[in-house]
Amino acid sequence: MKELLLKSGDHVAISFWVISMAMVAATAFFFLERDRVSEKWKTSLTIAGLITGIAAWHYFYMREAWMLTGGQSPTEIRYVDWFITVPLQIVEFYVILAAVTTVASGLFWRLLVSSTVMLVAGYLGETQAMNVTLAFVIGMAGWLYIIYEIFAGEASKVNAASGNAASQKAFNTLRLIVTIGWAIYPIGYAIGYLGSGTDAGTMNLVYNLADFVNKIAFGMAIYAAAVTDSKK
Ligand SMILES: *C/C=C(C)/C=C/C=C(C)/C=C/C1=C(C)CCCC1(C)C
Repeated sequence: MKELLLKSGDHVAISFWVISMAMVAATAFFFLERDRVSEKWKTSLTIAGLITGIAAWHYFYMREAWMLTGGQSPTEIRYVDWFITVPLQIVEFYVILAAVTTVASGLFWRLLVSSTVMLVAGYLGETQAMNVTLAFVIGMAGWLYIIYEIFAGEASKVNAASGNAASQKAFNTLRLIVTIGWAIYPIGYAIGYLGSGTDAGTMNLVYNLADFVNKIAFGMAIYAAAVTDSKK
């Protein structure tokens, strides 16, 4: 039966509900806590709140779509969300570095372009507009480039030279999020499309978990660094 009422045992639906509310709470938290941090960190918290706020809104739609279609992936809504929130995360990287040091804008554009390549490939693969394996390979290449950039490229050098401990702590946490946190997404994609037969339920559960980690924990990492730095 396709209806909006939550039934026991429907774990994927439950995860859509839980994450919707977690995103709302996180959004309120980041905006309210903005008062507690010094001037240069306020923009970072604003962006963190925008990311969870935009996600909350999309989660309401995804939750409804999942329930009313009786368990079909809300692929379009998910990618609309990612196409807005992933660039915002890249902006966040840049803002954190720019708060304490000078960064060339080329870095920002390289990260933006590579993350866009990653998402466009994923979208084309998930909507069957491109071969799912080829799309996966292109998406992985975009993501690996970002990892290279923040571990060995200019972003890492700028961060090492900045001399601001709180910002370096935030940068290192963000690095972990982009490496380990973001790794959950290709795992979801692989479960959804690369195995024998597609598993929309597990894939959405994994994507939902990934969004929880990467949008809320991501904001909390910035918040922790901002509070520590503001106490000085
Ligand atoms: C808030 C949403 C976030 C941080 C979304 C991130 C999404 C990814 C890191 C997606 C990565 C993918 C690959 C690395 C390869 C296969 C296709 C994707 C798009 C699932």
